[in-house]
Amino acid sequence: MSKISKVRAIQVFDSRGVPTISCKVNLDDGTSAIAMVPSGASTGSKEALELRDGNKAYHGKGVLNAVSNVNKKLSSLVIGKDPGDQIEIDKILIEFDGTSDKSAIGANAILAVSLATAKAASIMQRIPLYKHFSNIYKNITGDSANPVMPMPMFNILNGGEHSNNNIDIQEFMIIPSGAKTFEEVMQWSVEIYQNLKKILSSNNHSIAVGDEGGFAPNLKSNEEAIKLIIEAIKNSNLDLKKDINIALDCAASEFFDGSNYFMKGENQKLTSAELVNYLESLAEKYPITSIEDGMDENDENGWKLLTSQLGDKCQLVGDDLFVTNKKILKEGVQENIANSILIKLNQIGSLTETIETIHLAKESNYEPIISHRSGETEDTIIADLAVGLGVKQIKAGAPCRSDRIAKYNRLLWIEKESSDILLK
Ligand code: 2PG
Ligand code: MG
Repeated sequence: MSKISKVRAIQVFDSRGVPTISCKVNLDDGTSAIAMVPSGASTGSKEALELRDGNKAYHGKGVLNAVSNVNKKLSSLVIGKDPGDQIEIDKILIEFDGTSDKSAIGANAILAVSLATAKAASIMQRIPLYKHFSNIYKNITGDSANPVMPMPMFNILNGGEHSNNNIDIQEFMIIPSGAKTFEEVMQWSVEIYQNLKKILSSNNHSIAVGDEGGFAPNLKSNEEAIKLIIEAIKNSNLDLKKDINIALDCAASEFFDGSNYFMKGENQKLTSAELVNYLESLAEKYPITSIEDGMDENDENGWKLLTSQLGDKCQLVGDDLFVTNKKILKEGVQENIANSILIKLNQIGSLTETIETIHLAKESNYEPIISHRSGETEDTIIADLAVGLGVKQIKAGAPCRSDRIAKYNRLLWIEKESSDILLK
């Protein structure tokens, strides 16, 4: 069995041109692997800490302290260890940090080592990364993961913190629910995306894109965004509901002032109950099957109301609400709020903890959804993660821009090479 022989991190850049950490793990059999950590813009307040330098360089966003923590502190802890024993590696890293939010060493530093180790172990065993993830899932939970091709939610129109337009809802997504294969998923989504571009252009709207590759025009309202998307679906000769459904990520914490939700774009100030009614009316009028962060992360009563009014007809996803944290998810399940959880590796900061949260979600009948961050890299690890852990949905942005497309291209390869792994 090969051992870890070297661990080295450097500072690289994400899709927004912001510094992030990249880590390379070498094994004594000559194999090596690199992983990169993504970064969010609309972050939940209880996420694990992303260590930033806070000095003059890069507007305070450098990650040289996190890099140094890997090179000077974490590397010596894992050198000589078995890269295949992910539980042991993560345990060493987490215990060395010793804090509940990884603020001593930085969640970005810990995650970089955790992920690069998993990649190196899959290369060492000459198995695809998703297979290695299935094995780790079994080791951690005792359950089989049942690999699947995940159904994506493509974010084709961006608002909120991911653009500088006047749309308050952060993400307008399409779900090609009627597609039979991942190849068909891609064809439908790309055609809708290109048709949306034509429609925007012919209406003299901007076709510039936001952080996740979706278009970011100024529009009169959230509803106008949905109508334009529906027009693009129809122009693609696809059926609403049967072929394509719509998903929203409101990222409502971004427009909550502590007591009201203020949608600047349409000059509306709403109470929690009014926002729930507004979302319900959108879901009744349009084929919206999934709503993420419909309420602020601390608006517990709002979440309860949303869940009781919409929970039996709509997937209600907690992102900022649960921050991929097992403890917080457990409380949410007890309180019966939301019915689904967004999974982001860097919200919690290690592979083992991410898998534990996914397992708890599955056991609690909460649908897990693997997600990218708005600041991404060319790393495609989340594609293998969704497949290997049997997570049926993935959110990786628009079918545009290499930081987003890289994940979908990886899924296309997995589908072609593993005929037994089927969509959903
Ligand atoms: C979200 C994510 C990803 P960010 O809110 O779901 O789409 O955005 O990475 O900015 O938190
Ligand atoms: Mg979100």
